[in-house]
Amino acid sequence: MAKPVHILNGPNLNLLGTREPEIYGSATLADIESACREHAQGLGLEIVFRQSNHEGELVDWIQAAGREADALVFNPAAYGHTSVALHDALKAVDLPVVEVHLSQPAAREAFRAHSYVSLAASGTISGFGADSYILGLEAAARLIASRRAGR
Ligand code: CA2
Repeated sequence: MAKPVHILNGPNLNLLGTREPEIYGSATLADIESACREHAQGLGLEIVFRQSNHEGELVDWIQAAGREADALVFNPAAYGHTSVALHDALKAVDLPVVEVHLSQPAAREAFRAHSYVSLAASGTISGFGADSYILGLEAAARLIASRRAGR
């Protein structure tokens, strides 16, 4: 039976649309959730969309995705650059994981160039603003189809 795609969002992404629109765009996280819901419907996918400012809660949600999702689309925000715990949680689940970022971290400060999440993700989409999430859903749909086909 098909399971939903879980879309998880890390710290401070609840502030989207309120500051730094030149970096992150003007869409709020609620706008991004609506766009994801609409696009997922076209792909025949259900989604669960969540945001937390707490590393441990994100670990719990990654573990839940391992049981309850067919794929994970994940914007770890700043924790991507710091969190071995998120890396280990991702390694422990048998799921396609698409890392997404609104901005292009590799083109910003040096501390954003490394991502612990990238080490555990199937792939990363960054730099396309809110469209990174839409492209992330497309990638998740393809990874799910490949798994079903045994590729
Ligand atoms: O580009 C992305 O999606 C990031 O994951 C966003 C993170 C940043 O630490 C990563 O390097 C790249 C920051 C999210 C904070 O978002 C805010 C939005 C509006 C106002 C303040 C913060």
